[in-house]
This record gives sequence, structure tokens and C-alpha cells, in this order.
Amino acid sequence: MLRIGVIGLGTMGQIHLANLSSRPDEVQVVAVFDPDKDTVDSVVGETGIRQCGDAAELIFAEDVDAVLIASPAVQHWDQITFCLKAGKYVFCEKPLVTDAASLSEIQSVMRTGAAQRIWVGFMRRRDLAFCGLKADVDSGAIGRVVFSEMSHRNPFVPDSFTDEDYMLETFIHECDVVQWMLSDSISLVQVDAVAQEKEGAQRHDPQFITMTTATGSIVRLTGHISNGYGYDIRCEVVGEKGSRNLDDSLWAGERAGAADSLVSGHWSERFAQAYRDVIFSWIDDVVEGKHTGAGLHDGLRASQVAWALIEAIKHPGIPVPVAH
Ligand code: ISE
Repeated sequence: MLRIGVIGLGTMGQIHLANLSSRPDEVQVVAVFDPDKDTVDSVVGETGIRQCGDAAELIFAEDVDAVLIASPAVQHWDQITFCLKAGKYVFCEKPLVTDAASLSEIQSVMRTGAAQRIWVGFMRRRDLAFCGLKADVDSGAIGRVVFSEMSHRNPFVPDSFTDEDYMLETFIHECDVVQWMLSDSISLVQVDAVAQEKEGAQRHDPQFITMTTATGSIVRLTGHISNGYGYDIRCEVVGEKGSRNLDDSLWAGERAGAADSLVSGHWSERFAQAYRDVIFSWIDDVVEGKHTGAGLHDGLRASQVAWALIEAIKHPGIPVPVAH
């Protein structure tokens, strides 16, 4: 039986908790921590799961074999280092790290076996539609990929959401999925002319981004995170022999208004299968002593692209290199 502790019981933590709890024969969630006591009470009140006083208490608890981190992004890397000190396996939500202050520390962990104990929650790698696109790229069916067109649309985000959050919390998915799907590295990014969303807002929306990979493939990405009507993720990969779109029939959704693709109300619906499978594969990996998911290296590579995007939005129209 794998004994797991969960840090953070916001939307994401609760989704992971539900998925973990659906495998009672192999997994037992033994402890949780969230600073919001009311949330903890309402989520695990009658379950018998222990409520810890802080993250360190949970991480160093003797009856916790593996830790799932779904805390605010800025806490991720510190909590991961605690897990490594405690010798625990850790699954951390994206982004792995929010700024470059810990870069050399991450690079030294990367040179050790401890890196194998870290998984990063890039669940799109388990989404059947994205897996289908990757299979077509890998098989050579569409030839060398010349460019890709991607969209990331959300119905709403909190008013406090900033341009930095846009890059680190939202586009971080594309930063990872592009490099994974194309087996390539993003080397240059550019944000084109952007308009402030509304008077006084801390963010620009929509955003128009161009990313160039090391092999010269181009990705055009449009973000629109307060469209007001639905969550809509699109991707078309265009190669020298043909093109492919995400197969929307692989998940259940609704058509919104005149939109020509399926939309869902929320990312948790659109990616329900991926969120489940990324957790199930983590459990399988830990139990079977392997690592088939996104790891420390992938988490850092995606954050490095997001950091370049944060720089690029300050200088619209100017290409910014990614420091890998
Ligand atoms: C959210 O935080 C997520 O993780 C979703 O996967 C993403 O698509 C969404 O835009 C984010 O706000």
C-alpha cells in the first residue's frame, strides 16, 4: 500500500485527492495540509485522513511514502527540496519553479539520482487527443513539422491574475507540450502587440505569441483567458506531408454558440481523463520503480520558456532567446 500525503486542497488538490482515493487497493491518502482549516474540514472531515499543521510536518511524517504538491506555485520548489531531504517520492503540480533563483540548486539535483523521485503534473502528456497528435508526429505521417497553431482559452480567471501568471500558470502547458510533442526545444519566443485587458488590469488579454524551436519549427499560440463563454484548447500541427488537429471526439464537451470546436465550462472537465491518468501513471511508476512521466528536467525546461515569455511581454515584437 502506497501511503500519500497531499499538500494543498484547492481545486487541483481536490481533483488529485479524488483520483487517488479511487484506487483504495493500492493507495491510501494518510495526511493532508492546507492553511485554510475550513477547507480541510470540509474536504476530509469525516474520512479519518490526518490534518497536518504545516507542509514540513506532512513531508517528514514517517507514515508518508509519497507527497503530492498542489500548493501555490511559489512554494513548489522549496517543498520539493524538503521531500528530497526526507527521501520521499513527489508529484508536483506545474509550474515546477517560478523564478531562476533556485536554478543552480535544481541543476545540481538534476545530476543526482534524486531527480528520479520527482514527477511534474504536465497532464496534457496523458490526454488522448494530444497523444494522438504526438503519435502522428513521431510516426512521420505528416512529415517534418513546419509550424503549429495553438489556442488556450479560458472563460475567466481571477481579477488578480497577472501577465506573469498567464505565462507560468496557463501557457506553461504549451511550453511543455510543444517540446514534448515535437521532441524539440523552444529556443526563441516573441509576444506581439498586446492590449491591456481593461483599465487598471495587471494583464494583457488576448496574447499573441510566436515560439521558434531549435530545429526551426514555428508555433503560433493565442491565449484568451477571459472569453466569458468556455474553455477551449486547440492545436493543429502542420507538416511537409499533411496536417492534424486535436481529435475533439476523444472527450465529451459542448459546442458553444458559433464556435466550431467543442468547449467545456472548465479545464477540469476538458482534461478529466488526463488528470486521472497522470496520477494513475505516477502511482504505477512509484510502485513499479520506473519513471514514465514529466520529470525535473521537463519542469525546468518549461519554466525557462515561461521566464522568456515574461521578459518578452515587456518588449512586444522583440524576440527573446530561451536560456536552457
Ligand atoms: C489552470 O491553472 C490549469 O492548470 C489549466 O490546465 C489551464 O489550462 C488553465 O488555463 C489554468 O488557468
